[in-house]
Amino acid sequence: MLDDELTRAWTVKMRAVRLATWERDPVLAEVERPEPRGAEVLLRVEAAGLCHSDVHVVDAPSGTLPYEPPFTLGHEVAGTVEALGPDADVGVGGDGSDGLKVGDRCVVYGPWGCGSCPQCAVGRDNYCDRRSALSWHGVGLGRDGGMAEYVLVPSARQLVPIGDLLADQAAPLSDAGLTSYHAIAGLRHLLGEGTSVAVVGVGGLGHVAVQILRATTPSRVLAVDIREEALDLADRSGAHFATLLRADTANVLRTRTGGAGVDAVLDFAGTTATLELAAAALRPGGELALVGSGGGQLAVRKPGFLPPGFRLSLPFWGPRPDLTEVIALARSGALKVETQRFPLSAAPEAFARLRRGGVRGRAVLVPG
Ligand code: FEH
Ligand code: ZN
Ligand code: ZN
Repeated sequence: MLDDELTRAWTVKMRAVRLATWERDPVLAEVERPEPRGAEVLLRVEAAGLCHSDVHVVDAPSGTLPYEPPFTLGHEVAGTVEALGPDADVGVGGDGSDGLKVGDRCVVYGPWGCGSCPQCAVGRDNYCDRRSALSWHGVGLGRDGGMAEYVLVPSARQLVPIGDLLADQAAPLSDAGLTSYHAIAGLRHLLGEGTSVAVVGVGGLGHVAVQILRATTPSRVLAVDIREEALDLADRSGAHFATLLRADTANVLRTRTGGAGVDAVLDFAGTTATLELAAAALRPGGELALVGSGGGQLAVRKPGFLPPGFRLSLPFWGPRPDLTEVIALARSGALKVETQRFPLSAAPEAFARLRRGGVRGRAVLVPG
């Protein structure tokens, strides 16, 4: 047998959901299973969440993102350590606990930065100083992701232990949970006793945000969505009040706050209608955290119609230390992600459902 035939015979294959070409639906393909080298860690994937951003990536015209297909999608990933590269940092425990070893169950911290700038040095890869120079944004975002049977992680630094947490709970927490947690962290100074916060858009991120707010703040949570079933999800997640988005919703929210308006808004939709709702419902000194990529616009000018003291933030994903806190919250029983499971082979159906708004909570692909 010739060398290359021998190599092929020895190459382990795996299934992966691949973005082969821009603006074409991803396809389930067989690819070579990667082997960890240097500090890399190979994870056997147990669950990979499907995010609206995956749809944005798939639909991106060529040249709009700093990376090129083909690559495997999936930036919300949980699984079990399968193999360690020879230089893998097995002391990841850091607190004297056991370091990383084969068989450990972990979730992947997804926003992979340069690894060496001041932001990455403290685990804020989501705000890497060199982001604009990188040819990737993270796992499944220019680098091979977790919609596959295995995923290669650059180092143990991008892994957070999950103990006995179910993988289809842990995976969505690495993005839907972490993004919500980080957005709330930026508003926490406004969420004390007697305050109220509006959660606009109660989908994959919004329903986790409601639970994080209820678990970590005394603020009254007022949920808004365009779908009745999302209001039920808001109720189940612990919202104090839930209402459909209508022309008078700002007044409805003001009435719920004794006329003052809400102290903060988390907008997980990001449409013009939801941004205008936020501006109309916020009390003076209130703050809007724009999370959703709906592409909406809000006029910011003086004189104008924004409340005095209005502040706006555009949080992105989250820092690695926050993921550790989200996993700890989930392991305490405070968070329950509503998921819809699909086998890896049903990835096209999962994408199609997400596109038409047919997913309740978070869609999760399960390779097994
Ligand atoms: C990922 C990549 C690019 C844009 C947005 C995202 C979010 O899903 C991360 O939370
Ligand atoms: Zn995402
Ligand atoms: Zn960096």
